[in-house]
Amino acid sequence: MFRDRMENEAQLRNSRLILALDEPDFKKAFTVLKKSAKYLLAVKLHPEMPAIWGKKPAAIVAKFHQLVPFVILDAKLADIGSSNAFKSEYHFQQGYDAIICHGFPGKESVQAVQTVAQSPALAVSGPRGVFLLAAMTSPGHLFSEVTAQKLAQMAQELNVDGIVAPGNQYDLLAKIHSFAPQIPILSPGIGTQGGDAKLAAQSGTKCAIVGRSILNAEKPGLEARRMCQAINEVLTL
Ligand code: O7M
Repeated sequence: MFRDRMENEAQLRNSRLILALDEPDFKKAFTVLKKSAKYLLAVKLHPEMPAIWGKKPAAIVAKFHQLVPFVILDAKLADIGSSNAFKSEYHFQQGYDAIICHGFPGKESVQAVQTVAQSPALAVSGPRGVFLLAAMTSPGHLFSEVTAQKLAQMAQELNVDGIVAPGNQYDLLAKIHSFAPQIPILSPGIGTQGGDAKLAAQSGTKCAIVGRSILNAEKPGLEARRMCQAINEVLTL
């Protein structure tokens, strides 16, 4: 499955860092990516980024694959199964390795994305992944502990490739981890949103999703290396 492929690559590259490339200026975005690539496991993109850059999604994914093993789409799909299915099919056809979706529309909606991810036509180029979002980093979010627990249990039951959970809320993160101990956690919220890579890793994070603190750093390569090492220190203890 995709998560085994990701774990293998993480060990080979000695990196569990995912760059959130939320930079509208393509020249700047690509420069940061080139400078930080050797410390990255993956790049995470919002679906709008290729259009903002005036590029075709498939061309962007192919270009980024020359620098990093995985390009993850942060689609946050949250629709009924049939709509999630055609949206994810379109996205996977652009070459994305994994898609992030919400679980609150229900199990069937997530399963619809998993079915597409595992379809034989897509699997020719390696297994594709599905990540489920269990709670958010944003202040005032409505993911109560009970809801996050239900979403983590759904993730465990569906055996998704990963859970997205907040790297700036350590108690919630640890709880989510305890309800789905087999599923790797990917955490945004580290850096600019206040989360600390080491504390998040100690609470269950397996991979950090970091945007602005690398994008806006004077030396993005150095900042990526620092983040990468901070997570590795905890996970290789
Ligand atoms: O490091 P930052 O704060 O600049 O960027 C964080 C990225 O993670 C950014 O792309 C957000 O859209 C995303 N994100 C969150 O910040 N909080 C969440 O709860 C969830 C995500 C996310 O990646 O969802 C899949």
